[in-house]
Amino acid sequence: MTEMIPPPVGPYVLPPLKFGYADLVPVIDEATMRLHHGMHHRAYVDGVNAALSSHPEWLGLTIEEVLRRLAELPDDIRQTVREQGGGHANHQFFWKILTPKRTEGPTGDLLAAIEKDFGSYETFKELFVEAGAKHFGSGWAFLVAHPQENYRLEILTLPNQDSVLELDHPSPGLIACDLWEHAYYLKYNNRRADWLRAWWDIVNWPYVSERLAGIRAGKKQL
Ligand code: MN3
Repeated sequence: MTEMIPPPVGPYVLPPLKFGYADLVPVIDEATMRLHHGMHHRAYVDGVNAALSSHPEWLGLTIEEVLRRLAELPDDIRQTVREQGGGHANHQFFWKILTPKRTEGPTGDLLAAIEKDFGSYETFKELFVEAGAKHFGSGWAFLVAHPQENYRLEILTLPNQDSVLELDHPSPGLIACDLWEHAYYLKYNNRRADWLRAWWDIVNWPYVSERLAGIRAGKKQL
């Protein structure tokens, strides 16, 4: 499989944040950010690097591409890469869509798409919070676009560190919200719905608009 190898991008690294650990207060407290990025995400990066070290030919691919090709991975590392690599990819995605600068919510084409598929932004938020609150156990809530259905938007939740990039869920993600207790428990305790209702204030909607434009332009790597 050497022919598919672009310049090396691995072993993967913990991506630096574009904001400080305290900058998302009051939505996310500093201690949660410090643990979540510095410890939890780091552990996923270390875990996927360790798993792929026995099959280094895969380290030439981005983590997103590895997850798209999960079924082709050697049997002995597939599940570990699904968990640890999924954890790295989901967190990398999550940090990208957060911002300390409060935005005015979705606008333009993104708002039009949300209104077309959910009726209104308010209804969309209610449905997203409900889906995330009802999801049993750890996992993620996503908003995805289906390119094969005229970019229809859909809210879905996945367990553990499963990624929307995997073959069973091939539609690219616009937003992702972490439903694991480590994402919210220090501040919100067992009130996951409160975390989901609060997190809208830190979503970087201009960047989400860029993601939608990229998906519609056929970009694979967002
Ligand atoms: Mn997490």
